[in-house]
Amino acid sequence: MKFPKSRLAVAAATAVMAAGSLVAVPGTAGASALKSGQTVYFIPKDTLNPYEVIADKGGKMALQAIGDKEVVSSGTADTAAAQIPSIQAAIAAKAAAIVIAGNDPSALCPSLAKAQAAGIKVVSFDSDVNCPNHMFINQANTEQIGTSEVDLLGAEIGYQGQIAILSAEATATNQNSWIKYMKQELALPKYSKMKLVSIVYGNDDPATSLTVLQGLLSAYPNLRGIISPTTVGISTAAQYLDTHKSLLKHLTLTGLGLPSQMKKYVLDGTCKEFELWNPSNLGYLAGYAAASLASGVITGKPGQTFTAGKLGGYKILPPAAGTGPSVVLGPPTVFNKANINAPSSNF
Ligand code: RAM
Repeated sequence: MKFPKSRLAVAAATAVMAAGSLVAVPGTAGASALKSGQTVYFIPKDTLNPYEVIADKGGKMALQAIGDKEVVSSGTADTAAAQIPSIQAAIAAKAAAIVIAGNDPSALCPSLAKAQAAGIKVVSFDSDVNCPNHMFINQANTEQIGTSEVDLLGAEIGYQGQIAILSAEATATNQNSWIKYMKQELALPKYSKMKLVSIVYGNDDPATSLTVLQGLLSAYPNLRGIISPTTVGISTAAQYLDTHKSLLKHLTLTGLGLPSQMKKYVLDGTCKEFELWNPSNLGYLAGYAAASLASGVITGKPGQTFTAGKLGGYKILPPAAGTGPSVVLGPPTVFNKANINAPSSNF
């Protein structure tokens, strides 16, 4: 939850000092200053997805402002197994903190526990892990993402017809939690004429996303709508529909997409609306959270607050809905023809 900026901005502005020393910021735990000269490992779902690259760059911006170093390390496939060597590398490098996007809710816990035993602070972002003693930097309220996706599609297809979900990796914590709320929302009377017929998994790989999409379209020729809660899935589907325009007569696409990837398809009518938060700000907030934990400004307890540079102050929320202590970046933006060219959509 965000805090009013005025009091915090003044405090942060009066305190930046040379690298290798301290950056004073208000926090409600022990230390009142961010240590600089620390190393933070950012372990995204993979190193290829443009969304992850933008998020990691946001993290780098934050850490550079503090005088810390970012190391980005992960695999090219969205699996827990591909992330474990990066956790081991962080331990070997005596990193101060790890910021990880979970490709699986529990498979990473043993490795993260080893990192914590070595004194490394663990923060998850974008996609949570169900491991003890960590803080989750959530891009937006999880339930709100699930329900708003269903309502976006419902409004476009007149709340009736067969629909499907083109998701990411089958073990992805974030997509699976959003899908849980989509199903919950679809159970409401308002959606009684909308039928979820299939969920397919593209593993956040463009080629796999295309293959499962084509399978879906041939299995369900009367499909009216697709929700793709992944920037890789929605951009792959938009690209395909853009060259198969006849499908658009009966099929509507929405989901979570990067404006930079989706602009063309919004402007040519392939996709009317989709939503997202700013992944750079998500990485930036995670960078400050990790540095604040590693500096002792916060310990990760609900109710504590910390300052995240240009984003202002944040408060740690108590565990809820299967997520431990968390910080929420803010509500997502719905993108359409009206705002797709706005400077604020430039990511
Ligand atoms: C993809 C990834 C990421 C998710 C976005 C919406 O880039 O799956 O984890 O948050 O889509």
